[in-house]
Amino acid sequence: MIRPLNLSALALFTVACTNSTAPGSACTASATLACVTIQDFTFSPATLTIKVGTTVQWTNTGPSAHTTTSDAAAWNSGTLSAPMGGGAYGGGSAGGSYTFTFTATGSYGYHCALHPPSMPQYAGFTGTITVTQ
Ligand SMILES: [Cu+2]
Repeated sequence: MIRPLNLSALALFTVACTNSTAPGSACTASATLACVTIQDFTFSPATLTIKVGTTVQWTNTGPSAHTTTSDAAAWNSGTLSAPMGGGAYGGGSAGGSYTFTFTATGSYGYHCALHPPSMPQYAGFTGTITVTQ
């Protein structure tokens, strides 16, 4: 018997397990580095304004795997694993992280490809990076 819901859950699980990302390093904000955490279906800060040339590091600090995926395909982190050990919120190894350097001004919306805003329960799970001169 085919059970579509179970198959999608399995597919999601497979992606999360096979597309592992190296543990992230701690993010220390500076003039050229901005930090965004991903936890509990929220990007924090959800809106961020930076100068051209700044690198943004997203780090998964929550118990679910996530991605940072540009709405306009400017970047895609792939799956960022949850922290391992020390409980769901870490304390063991760091969660996955991803960096992207913005070299052009503009407004860059993004989302998590595993929990897309097209699904009602994740409608607010989005972020925007505004890049200025
Ligand atoms: Cu997600």
